[in-house]
Amino acid sequence: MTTFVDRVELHVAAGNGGHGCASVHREKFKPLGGPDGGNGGRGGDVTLVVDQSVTTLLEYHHSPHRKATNGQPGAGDNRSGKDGQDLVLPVPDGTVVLDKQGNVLADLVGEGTTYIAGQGGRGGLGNAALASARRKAPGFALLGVPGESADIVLELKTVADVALVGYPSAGKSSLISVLSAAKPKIADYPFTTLVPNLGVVTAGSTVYTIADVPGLIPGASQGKGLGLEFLRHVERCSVLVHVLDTATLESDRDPVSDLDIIEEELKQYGGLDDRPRIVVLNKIDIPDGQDLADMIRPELEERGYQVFEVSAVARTGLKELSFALAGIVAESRAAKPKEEATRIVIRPKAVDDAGFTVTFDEANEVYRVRGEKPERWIRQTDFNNDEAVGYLADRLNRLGVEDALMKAGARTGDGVAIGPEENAVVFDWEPTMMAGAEMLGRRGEDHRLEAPRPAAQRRRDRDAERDEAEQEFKEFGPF
Ligand SMILES: Nc1nc2c(ncn2[C@@H]2O[C@H](COP(=O)(O)OP(=O)(O)OP(=O)(O)O)[C@@H](O)[C@H]2O)c(=O)[nH]1
Ligand SMILES: [Mg+2]
Repeated sequence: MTTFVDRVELHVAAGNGGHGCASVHREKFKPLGGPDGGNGGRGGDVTLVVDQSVTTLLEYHHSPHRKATNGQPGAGDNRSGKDGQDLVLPVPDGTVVLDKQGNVLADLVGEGTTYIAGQGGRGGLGNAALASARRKAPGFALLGVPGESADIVLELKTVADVALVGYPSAGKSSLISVLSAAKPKIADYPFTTLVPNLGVVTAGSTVYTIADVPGLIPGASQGKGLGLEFLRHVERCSVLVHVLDTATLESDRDPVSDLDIIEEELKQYGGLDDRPRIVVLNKIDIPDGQDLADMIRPELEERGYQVFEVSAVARTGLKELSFALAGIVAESRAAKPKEEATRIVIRPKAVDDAGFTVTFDEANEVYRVRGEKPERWIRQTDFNNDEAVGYLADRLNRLGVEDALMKAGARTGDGVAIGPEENAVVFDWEPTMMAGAEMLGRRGEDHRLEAPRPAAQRRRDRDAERDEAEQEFKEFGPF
């Protein structure tokens, strides 16, 4: 028996970026060549991609830890490190991605739909790329950024047009087996079906899918029988089919009260009220079955149900049923907005977040800086290298972090933390330290006291900053 797994926890880790290299070109008789340290390679992404040939999440149940490869470090002589390889994880159509708290991150429907579960870290720039008019021979390189890691939950919600619901042994799986080419397990004991079956039906020019779920019994919404756990597989259907057994031998059951009970359980589950329903009276090959069908048909029709009498065993009434279903499916497809023809790529968060925030974190008595860029820059910085720290200070300053701290009321000696509480770099704020010595004249608490720079110097500074910004632009895109 094949195992069906429709919910797994998955731990993904994207590849780390490779470190940039700090190196100086060496040649005979030219002792002081330029910087020639290459950039580190990008870490590989972890992506989930809908692949219609995959039907369960079983593989991830067996090996829930997945990691993409790291980028290689840069090397001297301007050699860039190789990028890490993306890790592509195929998932079934209808896979829902949730975080551990149960929030839906993405709903993957349609072949090729892609979700980036973990983004690879950027490679660090080598000192060749960091050289600028103002910083001709940097003695440092940027570190590679660690790849994102995430704990996610994958849940499968079968994508089917038609869903069959009913008591155990009503003949749901039998119906799928005669309407489509699917060969589900069929037997005369309750709860034969332990996982949803899916079949493809062709009726005229309409092709649609039909799924059943394990049989429901009274109290299913309280977890009786197999519970309602499997009802999430009918959530996406456009029509619900009540399969009623006209030949049940249990004295306390009849098709109409079976229907009422299943409806009550569906109501408890919720969210399915708007779905059209039809009724299938099955097993009319049995003489008593036909009699019972004749008896209850008027009542069901009075309630507004379209009623079909079939026998999955004698294969009667199937054509009418499959064409009627095709009609409802076609109608509901026409009513839905046209699906995008392009492949959908879902990213967990916006990539070009240019901003940052500064808030005073009272519990920790620090000014906290949050933002994609400052937090990344921190991870790119080799704090053992003063020059690298100076470069970080320049970047933070250019982004406006210094000014914002000042506006927020930070004073020399106050604690500043960059990053989230559990993973921050904390330091005592000292505007002059952060700025690097060369920036000394350009800031202070009172701008009126600032000594004016000669015009030529101002131009040079401006040009240097522009050069550097251009460099980052080339590598990282706009600020
Ligand atoms: N006579 C007769 N027997 C039928 C018919 N359809 C199904 N059966 C029988 O009813 C029993 C149950 O059929 P299944 O298709 O397994 O029922 P199910 O609704 O899928 O049941 P669960 O998976 O347990 O919920 C089997 O022994 C079938 O052969 C029918 O039209 N006529
Ligand atoms: Mg079944």
